[in-house]
Formats: sequence, structure tokens, C-alpha cells
Amino acid sequence: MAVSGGLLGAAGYRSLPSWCTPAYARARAAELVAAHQAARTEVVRNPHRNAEWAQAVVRAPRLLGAVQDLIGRDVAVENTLLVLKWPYQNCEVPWHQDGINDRVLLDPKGSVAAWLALTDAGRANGCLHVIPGSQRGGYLPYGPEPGTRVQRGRPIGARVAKDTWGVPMAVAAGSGLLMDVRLLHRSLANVSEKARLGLNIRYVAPGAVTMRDGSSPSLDPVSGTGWQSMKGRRTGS
Ligand SMILES: O=C(O)CCC(=O)C(=O)O
Repeated sequence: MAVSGGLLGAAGYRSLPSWCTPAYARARAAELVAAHQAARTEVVRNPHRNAEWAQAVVRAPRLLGAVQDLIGRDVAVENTLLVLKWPYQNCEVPWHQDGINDRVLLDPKGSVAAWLALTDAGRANGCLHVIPGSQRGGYLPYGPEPGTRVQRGRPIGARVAKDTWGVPMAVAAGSGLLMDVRLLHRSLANVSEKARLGLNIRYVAPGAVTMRDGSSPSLDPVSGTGWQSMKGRRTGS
């Protein structure tokens, strides 16, 4: 059924309770904190390509089932990003839309973004803020914004008024959000003593990815048979 506003309805997002247990999420977070604390790593790109924990997470049955309900049985991961916000660290991710950047353009009818909390995420430690309904404006012009430290999605600048706050999305460890890939969202600094770890995943159906340079997309199929004609585990380059 066509839904005005897109796959996720008028608001453009939905909560995803319990894609795993809080204990499971916190155990993964503790391992990641131990691995990355010394270097204070803020971003790990595409952990689903080589880390077992992320390969399991992108296939978590409740998560995958919810994604399939939205985009169909053939699902691939286009991209993942682990963001680690250390206590009292100013690691902000500016306003952006997940479905557009210098590299890719995602069809909002065949793609969905998931943001998964590995720790509890609230206002103090830098949870996501969203602008409900912003997906209805479609993709906006974007460009790099001086002074932003995490190069993810792209800040929108002029099209989002400077004083736009958005709605903070507190999410407990083991739960998450599903978002329209055009939904404007961001996250602010961690001003607490608690680390905040979250995994962003872009899921796509066949044909939903356009590469800006005309190349074939590099995808990791996680369900369905529609990918079988493509050789190897990863499709594309
Ligand atoms: O985890 C965050 O703070 C933001 C991540 C995000 O918005 C993204 O990866 O698209």
C-alpha cells in the first residue's frame, strides 16, 4: 500500500524495539569500548565487512524482518557506520540524509536506514535528533560544513535553519530506529560520563542504489534470492 510520506509514513521514522536484548547490545559495546578506547576512535566504517559482531547484527532476525516488511525479501547492506561518542567528547554528526552523498543516491522506495543503540542513548550522551516529516521535502542540496569532524552523510547548511533543534530520540541499548533515507537527522556532542555507541546501517533492495560515478554498487546481500545472479558474496566492485 502506498503511504504518503514514504515507507515509514508521515513521520518518516519508527522505533525498533528489541532487535536484541539489552545485555547482548551492552556486551558488544563493552568489547568495542575495550578495543577502541586507547585510540578514542570515533568512527569505524563498514564493520559488517570484516567484524563478526557486525555481521551478526546486520542479520539480527527482528531487525531484518522489519526491514523486509518495508523493502521486500531481497535485502543487501550498502553501508554501515559505527559511531563511538566518548565521555565529554565533542563528536557531532551534522544534519544529513542517509540516502544521498558524493558517492551514492538511494531510492527511498527501496531502501531504509537503521540506527541501532549498542549503549543507552539519550540527550546527554548524544542521541540522534530527527526532524519528523522532513523526508517529504525530498533530497536537499548538501555540502561540507567547515568544522565538522565526522564525515558522514552531508550537512545540509542553508536548508536547515541554524536554530533547528529536532526531536531527540532516546533509545535503549538493544533497540533502535528505522528511518526513511531522506529523513533529516543529526547527533550532538556527548556531555556525559557515559560512552554512546550506535551502528547505522543502510539496507537496500535490488536496483535501489545509483552510484554517482556510474560504477556498480558494492553490496553485501543478507537475505533473499534476488541476488543470486550476481557472483560472490559481495556484489559490484
Ligand atoms: O550515530 C550517530 O551519532 C549518527 C550516525 C548517523 O546519523 C549516520 O550514520 O547516518
